[in-house]
Amino acid sequence: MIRTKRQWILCFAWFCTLPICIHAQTISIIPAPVSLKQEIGHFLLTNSTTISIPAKQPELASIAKYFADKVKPATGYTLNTVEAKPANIVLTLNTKPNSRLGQEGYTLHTEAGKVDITANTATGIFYGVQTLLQLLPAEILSASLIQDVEWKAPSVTILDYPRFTWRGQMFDVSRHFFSKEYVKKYIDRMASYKLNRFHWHLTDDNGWRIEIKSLPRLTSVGAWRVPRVGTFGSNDAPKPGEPATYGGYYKQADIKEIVQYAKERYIEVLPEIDVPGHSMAVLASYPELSVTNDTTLKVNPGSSFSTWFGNGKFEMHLDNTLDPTDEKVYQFLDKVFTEVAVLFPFEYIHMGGDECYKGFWERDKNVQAFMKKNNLKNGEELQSYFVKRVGKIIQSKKKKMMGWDEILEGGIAPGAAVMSWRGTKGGIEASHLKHPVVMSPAPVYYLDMYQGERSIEPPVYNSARLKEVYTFDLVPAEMDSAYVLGAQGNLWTEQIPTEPQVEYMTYPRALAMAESFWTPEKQKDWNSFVPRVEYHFKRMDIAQINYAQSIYDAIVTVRKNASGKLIIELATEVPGLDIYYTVDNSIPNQYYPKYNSPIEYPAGADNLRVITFRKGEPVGRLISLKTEELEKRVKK
Ligand code: TNX
Repeated sequence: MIRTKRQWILCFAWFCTLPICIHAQTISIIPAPVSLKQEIGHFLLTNSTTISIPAKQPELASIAKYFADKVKPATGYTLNTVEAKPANIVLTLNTKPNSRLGQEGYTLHTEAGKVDITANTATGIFYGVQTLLQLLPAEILSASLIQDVEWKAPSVTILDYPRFTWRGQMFDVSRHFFSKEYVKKYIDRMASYKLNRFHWHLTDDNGWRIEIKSLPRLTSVGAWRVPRVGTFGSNDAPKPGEPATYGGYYKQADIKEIVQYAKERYIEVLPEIDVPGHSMAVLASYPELSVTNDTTLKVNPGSSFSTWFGNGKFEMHLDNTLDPTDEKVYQFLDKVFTEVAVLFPFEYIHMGGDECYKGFWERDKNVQAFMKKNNLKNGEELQSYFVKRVGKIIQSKKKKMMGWDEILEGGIAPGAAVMSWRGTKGGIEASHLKHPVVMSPAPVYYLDMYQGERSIEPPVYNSARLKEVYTFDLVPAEMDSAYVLGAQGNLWTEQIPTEPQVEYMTYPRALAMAESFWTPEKQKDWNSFVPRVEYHFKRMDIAQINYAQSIYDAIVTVRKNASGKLIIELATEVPGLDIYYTVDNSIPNQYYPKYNSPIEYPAGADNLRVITFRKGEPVGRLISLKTEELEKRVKK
């Protein structure tokens, strides 16, 4: 074959790219960096790799140690830190700030024998190190020695910085208690995806979890409830005389240890003390702090004590609310926030403020007199009075107050920041009032929502699939974006009693949020995200994290056609899966009909069964839905 000159040039160009194609390791960084250029070759981590840090920089020394400690179990290497170049991994703080990098950005360059990380701050260096860890093979996360892997990181040039300064995750340790060691694990995993705000929901109706030395009953009584294993919300109430043996709390020394652990990972800890509602654990300990003074109240074990009427309206049958008219309550809160403010160095304290039932207040004569005297027209204004008083207490401890979006009702306290959870409405409103906002709207950023086919996921009231989480626009156009600090995912644990379940609900959705909070919006792409998530599944397998694989399960939608027949549509979040189904009680696999267009569900069939395959192997779980269930799912 005779080639033209142009063809020869093209051929040569193709040949030059060949080594990249043959040798290139796939790069799957989450959150995706702002800019990444892959080059030919790689950096090889060996037993003699050295890390250099600038002299007199203890912060960078601890980052170098963090990296060395991370790679040690899998590689068996003990990396040396030196205070001078030349070294293999060089961490440098810019003497003249690079304006593109801001407070948290970094540059990372890897090549044969050399890794260079630069940043304006230690935080940026830490994120450069996190990216480097993600460039190393998945096996780097193994807790035990791996012999047969070459520890290569592909050659790259990266420049990276975050979209938002607040990239959070909330962990509710009240509904179920989680140990100090597990909280640390949760925090370290946040850091690996460049999340930087750990919101710790420490108090609620089901347990008070933080030692307050001046109020010992909060933990001797408030941290313990009777044990129950059923569906939270429908458990049996405490029986008379039944011992409260389930629960636990963090001693102040534990809190300090966790705050320090988070600090070493550039994570600020936001403590939440949820008042005036959600306070049954307080009232079980100090019943005199409510208007009802109910001395029989117990820490709630997930038994029902309220009725929800939909559209956010509810009624509490037991009083879980502090008395906003009683000075004792403010003295109590002053004691609590005095100790909280000392334990947590972060500038904000979260005072909850959500779902406060006003019925007991409104029915109480003293409260009515108080409202009249203070010209408070309704429960919302009384709540606002309470929140403003709490704001003053928090301010007197030199902290800023944050609360759930209910703190907007009846007038927001000066300087308060709002966490928008009832959708985006509260966030939009707060931004126009020029108050800082963190977006954590339900259901999409609620990590307790189920994430796939309802019949095989935990029993919760709403859903948030990975794709919905990933593609959610967290700064709606109506918002004044200047006031958006950032966003977070909330892990409420009513239906999450164990560590594996924490992981199942958190991952992979935390990865979708991490990318939404860090990566420029216009660079986000679901089709590029899916294969990266799948690569991180492999990393999580090695790290022994129980992530959910719900993205592989089929999505079943049901409608009725004009003649009243059920029409079934099947789909998947992950592109390119094969879906097999049966309507004759058989267990489907690749020998059964493959779905390619909507199915007319035959009259008389008992159930629909569906499973997904990829390349001839099952990847999804079996879904079985009875005819009645299919009927129920028809959208009216
Ligand atoms: C609403 S979000 C709550 C929590 C529940 C959660 C369950 C918020 C401020 N209040 O108390 O745990 O829903 O999804």
